[in-house]
Amino acid sequence: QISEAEVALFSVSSYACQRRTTLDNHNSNLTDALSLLAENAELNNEDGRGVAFRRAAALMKALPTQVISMSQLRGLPCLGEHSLRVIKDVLENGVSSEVESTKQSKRYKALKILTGIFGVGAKTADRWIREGIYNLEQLRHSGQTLNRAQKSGLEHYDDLNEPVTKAEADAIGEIVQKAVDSVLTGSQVALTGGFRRGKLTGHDVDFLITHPEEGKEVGLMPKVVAWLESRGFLLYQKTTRNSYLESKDGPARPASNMDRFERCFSIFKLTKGKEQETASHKIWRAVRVDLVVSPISQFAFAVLGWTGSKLFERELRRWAGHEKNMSLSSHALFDNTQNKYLRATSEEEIFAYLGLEYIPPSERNA
Ligand code: DCP
Ligand code: MG
Repeated sequence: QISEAEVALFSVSSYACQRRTTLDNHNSNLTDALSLLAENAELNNEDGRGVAFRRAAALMKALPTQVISMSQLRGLPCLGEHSLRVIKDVLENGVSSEVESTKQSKRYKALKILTGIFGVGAKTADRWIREGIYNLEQLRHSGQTLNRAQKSGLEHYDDLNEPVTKAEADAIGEIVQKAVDSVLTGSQVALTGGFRRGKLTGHDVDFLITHPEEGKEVGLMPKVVAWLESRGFLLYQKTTRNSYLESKDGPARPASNMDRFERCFSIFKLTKGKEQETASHKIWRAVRVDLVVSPISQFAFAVLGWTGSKLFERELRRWAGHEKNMSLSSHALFDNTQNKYLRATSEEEIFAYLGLEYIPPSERNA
């Protein structure tokens, strides 16, 4: 037993955007358990519960040492009754019984497999399960109509469920840079998402494209996509137009947290290096790539919004709204008190407007 005097109590902010969360996690036994329950809640469309588990997991990720006793958690924010019960179970028994039974459940397994298909979300998976479809084999023989994304997702299922490495992300980055240079000189490409936070693998590769002259970026995406397509780099792509209008979408928050940039959801055909060639002798693999085009005037907000983590972004917006009476999106920052937009050309300026200490990407891994 550890006496109370021996355990150090932690003190951390309740907002993830006020914490420095690096990739080195001293409590992965606890965060894995909480993250799995968060994922399960999200897969069941229980968003409130999902966020509660995500926030609890993120708090544990930010602790400077390994937690060994419940008494260390006294006074910490973000830990609800349910999360505390899970943590207690893991600390006392090595595993959480709830996590174990979730992992074993037929429904969780089916939701994981089916949403592992690109283009399939929780709602579609739930409908299929209710029709008795639990795996890919049953789906293939079900006669269900799949859309173009889902067909592609099913075709490249194994590749797309294989983590993307940083080396692969960089190789794709070179291709994208070449495409962008060829269609509009002076354009810039930035790697965002998890790789910008220093992650070594990801489920996809996220890029943000802009041009230093405002307006030059208009119409860029179709040209980039055409360049990539003509050279055989794309297995699938769907481009959506930019639908952001400051006058219309500005201060009034969009219904979802989805931004309105011109965006291309794609599946790249990436030729493997000699070392990565497998026994199957397949010389390429499929990789999910997101391309987003931003006007330079919104670029700092877009970079901030696309660097993540998802929880860090959610917390930034919560902080902005609740503590500063401001509305933050990947397009802009609006001050509701002064009734005006706050312009920025760097992430540092945006943190400053929000009254937050600057947190670099590598410490946004909440
Ligand atoms: N994002 C966003 N709006 C969307 C999609 C994503 O603002 N419609 C943001 C939040 C994410 C980041 O962009 O942090 C990248 O999204 P990903 O889902 O690719 O997340 P990560 O890159 O962080 O994780 P992974 O390594 O799994 O790709
Ligand atoms: Mg990503």
